[in-house]
Amino acid sequence: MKHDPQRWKEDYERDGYLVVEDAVDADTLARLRIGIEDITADPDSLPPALKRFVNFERDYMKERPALNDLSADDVGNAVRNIMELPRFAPLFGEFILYAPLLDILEALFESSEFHFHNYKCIVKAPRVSSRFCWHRDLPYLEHSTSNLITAMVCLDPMTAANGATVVLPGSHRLVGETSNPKDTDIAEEDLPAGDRVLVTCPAGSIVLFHVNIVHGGGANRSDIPRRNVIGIWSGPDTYPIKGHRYHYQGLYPRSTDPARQKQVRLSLPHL
Ligand SMILES: O=C(O)CCC(=O)C(=O)O
Repeated sequence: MKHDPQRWKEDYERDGYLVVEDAVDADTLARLRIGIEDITADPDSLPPALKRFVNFERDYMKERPALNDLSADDVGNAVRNIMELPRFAPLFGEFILYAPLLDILEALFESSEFHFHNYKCIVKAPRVSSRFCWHRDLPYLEHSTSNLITAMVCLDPMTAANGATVVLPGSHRLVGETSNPKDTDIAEEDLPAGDRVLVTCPAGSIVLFHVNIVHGGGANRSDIPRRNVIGIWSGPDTYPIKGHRYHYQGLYPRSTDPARQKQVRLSLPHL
């Protein structure tokens, strides 16, 4: 990865998103892919305690039929989203400490005092995935400020054909700290004016965006999967306002506070 904190910060501030190519080394990328394939190959064989974190395309289609032109029979057992990745395998917990990602986050937050919220994997399964509606992430996250970053680690190339994310650059600046429930599904006619950018990039890239940027994305009708391991990271003095907590939520992997450092060491002792 080419270190370019000034470019990272400028892109992020101006556009609300940033693409860093070559951010994940080949070995880590291969291990993440295997970790996800272990879950998606036969999700029905997962123990119930884990299967409850796997969301299937067919169930999503019942809730949001307008986002897929196929029938539930067509999509079979395709997985759409896996929540709580660190519960599935140690490698996903260890990935909270992945240094290149932490370097980028530290530059964007301009602080070492940022913390982990959660890891999930969005799977756009070959040929059958739904598209994504236009939305902002903030209303889903319910924090005391909007200083949160979504970091998408691309396990596959993102292309037009496999449903690359589409962003509206600058749209993160149009709203403030308070989330609007309507932002979870923004109708085409209510979208802010401006460009729509298809975020295409090679596998191993990390795409980071402000949780107030408007984004969406097409269905995957290609023959290759489009899988993004997605982390949410909270900035300094930014805290959840609801009771629910995720696995390892609240770890501060770059903190200079000895008590926080001890928390990381005790949480992931083998590292
Ligand atoms: O995977 C993507 O393209 C975007 C994911 C997303 O918008 C979300 O999980 O809220």
